[in-house]
Amino acid sequence: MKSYLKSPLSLLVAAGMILSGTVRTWATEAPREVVITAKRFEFSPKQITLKKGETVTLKLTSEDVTHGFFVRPLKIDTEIVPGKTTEVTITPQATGKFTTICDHFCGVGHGNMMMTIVVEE
Ligand SMILES: [Cu+2]
Repeated sequence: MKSYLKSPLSLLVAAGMILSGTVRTWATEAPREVVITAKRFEFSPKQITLKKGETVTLKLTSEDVTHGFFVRPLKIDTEIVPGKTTEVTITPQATGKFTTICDHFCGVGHGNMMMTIVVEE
């Protein structure tokens, strides 16, 4: 008991460590954001790299018409409507190279509109 009273400083240090640990946990809770822009007939960027197990929020916008954003292996199937930001939050569970296609007809080049999502270990 006496040794506790002798070192209030170590208690402060311990409290500080707990506190900073807590702050670090909060900081990692907000998912990383990846911004993707769609326009006839491409996505920008053409490729993004994610980490397996890391939660990210994709922020999708369109510069012209409504596009689709479909990646079956990542269970993403959404529309990108011009004038608003479509958010998709995912936590990839498998590594690989996944092709994303526009599955909403947007014009003559529609069939070639795609991008790649790489998921690394
Ligand atoms: Cu399209």
